[in-house]
Amino acid sequence: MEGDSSKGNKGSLKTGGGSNDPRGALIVLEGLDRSGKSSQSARLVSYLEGIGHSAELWRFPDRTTSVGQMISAYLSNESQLDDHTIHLLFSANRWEKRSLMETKLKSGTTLIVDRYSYSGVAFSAAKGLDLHWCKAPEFGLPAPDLVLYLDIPPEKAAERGGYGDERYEQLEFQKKVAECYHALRDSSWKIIDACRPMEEIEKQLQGIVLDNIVACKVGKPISQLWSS
Ligand code: Z5A
Ligand code: MG
Repeated sequence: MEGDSSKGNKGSLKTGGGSNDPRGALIVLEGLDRSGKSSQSARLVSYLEGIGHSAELWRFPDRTTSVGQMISAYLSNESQLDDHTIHLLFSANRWEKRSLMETKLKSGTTLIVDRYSYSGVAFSAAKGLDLHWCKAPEFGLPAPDLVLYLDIPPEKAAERGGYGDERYEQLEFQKKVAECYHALRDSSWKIIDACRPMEEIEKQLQGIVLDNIVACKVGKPISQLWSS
């Protein structure tokens, strides 16, 4: 099943590497906590490498940077920050990786990204921040070629592996996050039924991702998020 809107997320187009070299695809996995993003991202990268594609696993937040360490302290309740401030830090954490992201894509490496700007907007908007305000700092980041949304009812996700101690891992909050994700769907999204067995989902994702990688290789330019 595809995303339910025909409205694209892409702004003004920007060329690929400035050469005719095939580029990699920017593929993002999104979904509620415990929907299986990290499991499926890792499996996808292993699969792609196994069949000879250049692919890397990325995740946001990237907790290895100094901004990422501030985010990590916040998520584990070791520090308190204003909602707007933490929102901008999450966004800064993506911007600090933008240049490397583009370099990798232009050199032909496909990036499988575990959470991206959609998490940023959905989680902050679920706290009550204005959706348009939340989107603004993301304008101009590379737009994903494909968003795989792992769709699962919040109650079902909560049964998996148990929520941990991080601050957003609460059922009522996750329900609000699901509504905000819904408002962000566009034509780059594929909605994946994440209630099925892991192996079944894995197979489905492999087919979708391979098609997308081929489309990027034949000249689809890299575009920018939400700039229109
Ligand atoms: N956040 C934000 O606010 N703003 C931002 O800009 C960004 C993030 C980028 C940290 O995320 C928090 O930051 C997150 C959003 C917020 N909120 N919270 N809480 P994180 O990515 O570090 O969170 P995580 O620790 O990786 O957990 P996760 O993402 O919630 O889980 P997941 O990756 O989707 O699921 P999983 O780890 O692959 O699987 C979870 C369990 O379910 C595990 O036991 C699996 O074996 C099991 N599982 C997975 N798939 C299945 C299937 N199909 N069947 C049965 N069991 C399954
Ligand atoms: Mg995860």
